[in-house]
Amino acid sequence: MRLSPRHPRFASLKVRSILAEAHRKGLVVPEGLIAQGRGEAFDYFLGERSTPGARRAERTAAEWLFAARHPVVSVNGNVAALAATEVARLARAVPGLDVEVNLFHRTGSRARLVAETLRAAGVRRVLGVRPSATLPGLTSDRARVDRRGILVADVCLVPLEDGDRTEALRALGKRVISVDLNPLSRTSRAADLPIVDDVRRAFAEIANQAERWPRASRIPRFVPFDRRAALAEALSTIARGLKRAATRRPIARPRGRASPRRARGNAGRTRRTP
Ligand code: PTJ
Repeated sequence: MRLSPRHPRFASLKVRSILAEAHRKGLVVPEGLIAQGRGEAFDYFLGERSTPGARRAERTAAEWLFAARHPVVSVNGNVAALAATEVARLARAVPGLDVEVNLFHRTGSRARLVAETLRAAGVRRVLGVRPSATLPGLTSDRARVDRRGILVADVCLVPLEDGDRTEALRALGKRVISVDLNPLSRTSRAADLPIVDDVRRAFAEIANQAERWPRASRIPRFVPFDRRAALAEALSTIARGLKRAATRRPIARPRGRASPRRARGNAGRTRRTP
């Protein structure tokens, strides 16, 4: 299908077509398409742009990655399909940042496909294709990690994560930075640094921030982050947007169509909007 850039929902349609294509290739699972739908709904409420709160969180995330002893970014099918280029930028900008494949719906071939996608985007070393350790306290395949990566990381950046693993990572004493458009999700509520933003925008901004520091530099300590305030701010943005929308007029009927057309041969019934 050809998408016209003049379509009012072009950006969203483009993302959908990238994910649909990635699904046909086996990179993204059907559940990933559903997850995107949920994310899109929250993005719609948030105004489809990074809020000032999200930008602050992204700046702090970059600082935490520079303060970490061993930072790791966890990549699933959706993240590889949508943000492989941004992950590669981040891996180039942050010293010692490891990139690890971690899948909820794990198969060997999907793990390899995620790794291939990351390498094609410029990531040099991809961990997690053959997991070598298991995180305690988890029943899903997300527990299967690389002993050189997530297992020994002190900071984990986990986009589109599930709440269970966020909690399990924190229970192991790791700092968790999440990226999730849903400020109500268990992941957002459990993370030390919840970023409520779209994964592509979030990674691009973290990479922008990280690229401002010389590669060899380290930040001596973790700057504090008020996660409760960050989530409250995201929810207030949504609430304000909905309030404004409630007072907005509905879209006017195009001129010259004072009343709904009658469908031929269907006297008395109005035509349904497709
Ligand atoms: O590739 P796999 O096998 O690891 O599976 C990946 C999915 C995404 C299917 C898996 O992790 C999953 O089921 O995730 P959940 O539990 O549906 O959670 C995904 C969260 O990410 C939801 O809270 C969504 O609101 C959010 N989300 C979806 N799309 C985006 C997003 N957040 C940021 N940017 C997005 N584009």
